[in-house]
Amino acid sequence: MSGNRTFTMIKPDAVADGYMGAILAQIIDAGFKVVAMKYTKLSAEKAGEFYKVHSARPFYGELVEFMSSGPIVAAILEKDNAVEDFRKLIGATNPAQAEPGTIRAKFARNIGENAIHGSDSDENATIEGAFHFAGTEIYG
Ligand code: DAT
Ligand code: MG
Repeated sequence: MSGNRTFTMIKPDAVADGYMGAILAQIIDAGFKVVAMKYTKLSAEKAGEFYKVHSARPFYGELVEFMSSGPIVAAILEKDNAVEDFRKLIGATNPAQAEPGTIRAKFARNIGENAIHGSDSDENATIEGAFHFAGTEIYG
């Protein structure tokens, strides 16, 4: 059975571009409940650790620099079928290929600065949520 939690970050581009409120509204309107949330900034070290699965990719250095370039909103979200439904809501990695109306289609700058993160599996949702939040910061 699919899980009911996913993890997200509103990335530095979308925060800097003033889309934090619009993105949170779209997430909540789509039926996701916020069970944990913080406004924070990743160090380069933390960003590198979060994305270490991509450390061999040519864009890794750029990705780490970008993700530590400014504040983000990190959150754990709850909904039936959360991981899959949230990936649908955010759209394809490259906003040029994202379905119209998706968060990336509306708010992302480009494939590297693409407005929002969404976990790709239940297992990673758990790992990523625990990376950012202590159990006492989650109000399920
Ligand atoms: P997603 O965020 O859709 O799960 P991913 O896990 O493949 O995509 O990659 C993580 C992030 O790395 C992605 O959100 C933006 C960046 N990225 C991915 N592919 C890229 C590329 N070809 N050029 C630049 N940045 C890229
Ligand atoms: Mg991914």
